[in-house]
Amino acid sequence: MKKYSALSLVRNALGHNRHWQPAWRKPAPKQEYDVVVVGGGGHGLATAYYLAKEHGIRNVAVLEKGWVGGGNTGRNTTIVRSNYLWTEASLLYEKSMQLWEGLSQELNYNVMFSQRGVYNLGHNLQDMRDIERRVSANRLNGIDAEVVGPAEISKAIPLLDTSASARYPVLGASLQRRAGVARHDAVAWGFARAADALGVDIIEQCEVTGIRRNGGRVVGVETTRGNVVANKVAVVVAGHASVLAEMAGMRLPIESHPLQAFVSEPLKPALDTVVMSGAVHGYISQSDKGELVIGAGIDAYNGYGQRGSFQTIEHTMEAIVALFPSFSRVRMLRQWGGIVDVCPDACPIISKTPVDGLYFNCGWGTGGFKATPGSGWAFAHTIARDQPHELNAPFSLQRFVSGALIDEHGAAAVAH
Ligand code: FAD
Ligand code: PYC
Repeated sequence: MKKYSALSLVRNALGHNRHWQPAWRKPAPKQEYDVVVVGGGGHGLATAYYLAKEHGIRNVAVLEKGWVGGGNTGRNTTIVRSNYLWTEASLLYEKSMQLWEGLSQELNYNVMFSQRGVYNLGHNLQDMRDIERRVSANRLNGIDAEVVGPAEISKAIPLLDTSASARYPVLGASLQRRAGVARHDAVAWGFARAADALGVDIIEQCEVTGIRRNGGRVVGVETTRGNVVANKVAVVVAGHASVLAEMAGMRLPIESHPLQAFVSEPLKPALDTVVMSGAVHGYISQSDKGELVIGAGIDAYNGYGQRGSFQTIEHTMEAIVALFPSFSRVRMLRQWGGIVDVCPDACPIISKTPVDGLYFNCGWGTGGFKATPGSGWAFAHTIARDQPHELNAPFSLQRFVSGALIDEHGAAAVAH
């Protein structure tokens, strides 16, 4: 993989970037692949990378209807943490956290993973009971977590209103110090470049319009750039999983909702950690460029528009200003929405399906960015071995038949 010298970085910074090499090839689709991955978000690209790297399966295509990272990967607020309640979920997210901790080195690409800590605020007695329960559960699973009180919170986050008269009094918080944020695009680009270097074909502007079956077995896909034969098809299309499932004659227990985010004008450093509050439906961090990055709870209706309603914008801004009164005069620059696929238990599906050779990875709802490397790693194992890894076995479609749901609505920490 090419390394850049300090001199070449200075030259590029001065505008001589016309000689930049493309980070991945732009191949036309071949007629046949061992594995076709549908969806060029972080999860799809990570899946392709680990298929090639860990399992030696390199005759792989990633088919993306738009551009790499243009879905939820490039639209999210990038919070990475592993403080989930139940053992099944915490172990999966913790695997991902461990991969994040070495990801820039692994990909030789700076994904700007910044472990600046995440506070989940508690505003009433029941919040604090839930926080204490979750912190204890995390520690039993070897995951760093602590309960902190208002004095410590006020010292760490001076602009947060911790006064007794606050609209949402802060009684305490959970703190995961290893948690933080990463640069969303870089994650997609890093996985894309590394997968390409291992021989994976990344094909943008190629929409999958049909899934071809021969009886109970998948045999390929139909696309806007022709039909492609495949021994295995792995679908990772956050927001559109139900659409792809229908193409294969299946129904998934998923609802699709808009989820919005916002950035402000850039400010001088004001917030060096991440603050979330499930009760007020808001979360906030400050990007390295200085913008406040703010997220909401889901818009309650179902839909595929990447927008969202004014009502949610108003509610989120109200909540953030109640928590941080001094941000009331900050101007917001941009707003956008992504589409999140939510399962009834707020946990993902990483699974084989009743169709041989067809696999689905979806249902991450509002919280899949943090799982990007772990999800790709576990999904690649599932596809390569045609059986789940023990980390993702609890997240099969079968749980909706057996009833073994894993309720993570509390730890999801964003209303859905
Ligand atoms: P995507 O990045 O959406 O990739 C799926 C790709 O599939 C898309 O590029 C799409 O174009 C493509 N596709 C769809 N249909 C087809 C087709 N027919 N053919 C070919 N390609 C197709 N998670 C966190 O952990 N922390 C957060 O702070 C956080 N904040 C969020 C804030 C917002 C506003 C949103 C919307 C989401 C947030 N999430 C967060 C959730 C997170 O973004 C997602 O769970 C995660 O990025 C999903 O990654 P993905 O690769 O599966 O999906
Ligand atoms: O899952 O941590 C999360 C999250 C934060 C914002 C949206 N999702």
